[in-house]
Amino acid sequence: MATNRTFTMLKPDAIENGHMGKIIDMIIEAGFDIKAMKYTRLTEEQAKKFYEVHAERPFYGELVEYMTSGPIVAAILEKDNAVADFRTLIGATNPAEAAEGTIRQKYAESIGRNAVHGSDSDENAEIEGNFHFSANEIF
Ligand code: RTP
Ligand code: MG
Repeated sequence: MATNRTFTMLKPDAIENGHMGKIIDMIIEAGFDIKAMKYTRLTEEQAKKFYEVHAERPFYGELVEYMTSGPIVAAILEKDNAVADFRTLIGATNPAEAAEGTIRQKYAESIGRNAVHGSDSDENAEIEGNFHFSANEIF
């Protein structure tokens, strides 16, 4: 059963490059409601845990270093078919392969520094949202 929520992070490169406002605007314009949002910085422990599934991949160390290199914006978003529609909005992991008009095509620097995260399943959306927000921070 598809839920109607997903979880996102605007990654350190997006903040560093001044794209925070434009990306949030694209998300709202695409019909997502913001249920929770915070400006924060991941600790090494949080980044390692968040990307645990990639622990054996060669880019894991670099990924953790990058995700802790500066502040991020974390958010829970709501819309029908949220997980799939959000991944369509952000585009392919590698911005060189991302469709025209997607967030990564417009704002990502590279496959590693790719501006935005989107949950890949309803189950992970729930887990990731709860990882960053407590019940009284979700509206
Ligand atoms: P995300 O989880 O951040 O939304 O990205 P994704 O599903 O599109 O891609 P995934 O395979 O889950 O990879 C997670 C993040 O790891 C970094 N990555 N670097 N250097 C590389 O080859 C490489 N491959 C992946 C990216 O930051 C990617 O978003
Ligand atoms: Mg992923």
